[in-house]
Amino acid sequence: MIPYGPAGNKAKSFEQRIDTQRKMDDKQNCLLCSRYQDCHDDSILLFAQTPILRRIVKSHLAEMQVSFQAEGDLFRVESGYVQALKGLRQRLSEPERQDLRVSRERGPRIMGAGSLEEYARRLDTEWFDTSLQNDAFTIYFQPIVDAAAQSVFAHECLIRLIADRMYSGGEILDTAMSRGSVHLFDSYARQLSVRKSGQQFIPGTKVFINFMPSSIYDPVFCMASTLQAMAETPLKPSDVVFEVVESEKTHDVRHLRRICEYYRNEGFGFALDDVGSGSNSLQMVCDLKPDYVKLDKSIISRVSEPMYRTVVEKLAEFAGEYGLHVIAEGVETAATLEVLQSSGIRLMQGYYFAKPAPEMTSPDTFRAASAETGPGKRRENSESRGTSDARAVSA
Ligand SMILES: [Ca+2]
Repeated sequence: MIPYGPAGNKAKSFEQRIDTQRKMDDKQNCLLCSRYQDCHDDSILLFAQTPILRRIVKSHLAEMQVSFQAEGDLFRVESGYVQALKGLRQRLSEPERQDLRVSRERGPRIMGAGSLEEYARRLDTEWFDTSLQNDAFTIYFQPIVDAAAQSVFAHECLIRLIADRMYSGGEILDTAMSRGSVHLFDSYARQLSVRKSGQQFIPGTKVFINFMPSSIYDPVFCMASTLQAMAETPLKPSDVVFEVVESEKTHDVRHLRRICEYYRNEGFGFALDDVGSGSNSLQMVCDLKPDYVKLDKSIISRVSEPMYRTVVEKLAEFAGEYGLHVIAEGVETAATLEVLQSSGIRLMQGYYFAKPAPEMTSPDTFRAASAETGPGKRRENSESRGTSDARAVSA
């Protein structure tokens, strides 16, 4: 059995040991940046702090005929632990599930320590790891159009998973977060975006690739795999715009600025996503001076209201003065398009023009379809409405 500290202070020692291990794992994350390791846990440790919970867990394990070793407040389950966890999840009350801690044991290492409830949720999202191992994710493209010129300006790459059903970008990202895999996944998704957009690239248009600043520790190190993927495609840095998502969660603006400077120096464009949705987005615009400002759909959807319209007009004016480009996201109706155009916005994205689809929209097709049927009729065969892309990222 694994030693877990002196008697009388077991809970603290165990938690401390897990914490130390977690910090070690975090430090090693960057080394996992460009590859996914197929690891299997050897066993799990169940940690029941109270005597009553110990008795309950022990009797359930025995009833389920699960073989285990018990020592003090720890139970180790080796074979069939997934079934054991599922069984315990069903049998224990919610407070008991929260109190029972589960750790994974891999060789000499103990990985993480969460409640049974958290661990069971992990089991529900096993599809994520399997899909990552099998490189099963794909990229959909949504055009960003120049409404004045009736042409396709760029495509945003949006992660998708088509398995037993379609998994949206938001759902995939939430799962990556809940499984503590954002860093690894963001890197994977950037490379996938580069690979897929390289296959379909339309010269003269740009490719927007999302990234989460919190997933990049060191831009030079963490971007190496993205640049390597790019070298195998026709994409040049000037064709690519990196789009910062969830910037409001980045408290370290200096870190974000360092990443953005790195992109600029390498010749990439840089966009700030969801501007207007977070409390400090406007401050971010001034701090970071991105090439593109993507106005959030929560503002765009209300642009027919006088105050929102004024905000958009002033932003367009401000952007023009400082050489930034504004992109209106979530354009869904002809009325919105009209107001935006009269407010001085040219670049737009939304279901009115095209839904995300597996293929890029060719500028010729777009122009012809606009002339014939109006923009909204164009991509009926792609995603259904309601698969919101507000958080569809490389996440
Ligand atoms: Ca985006």
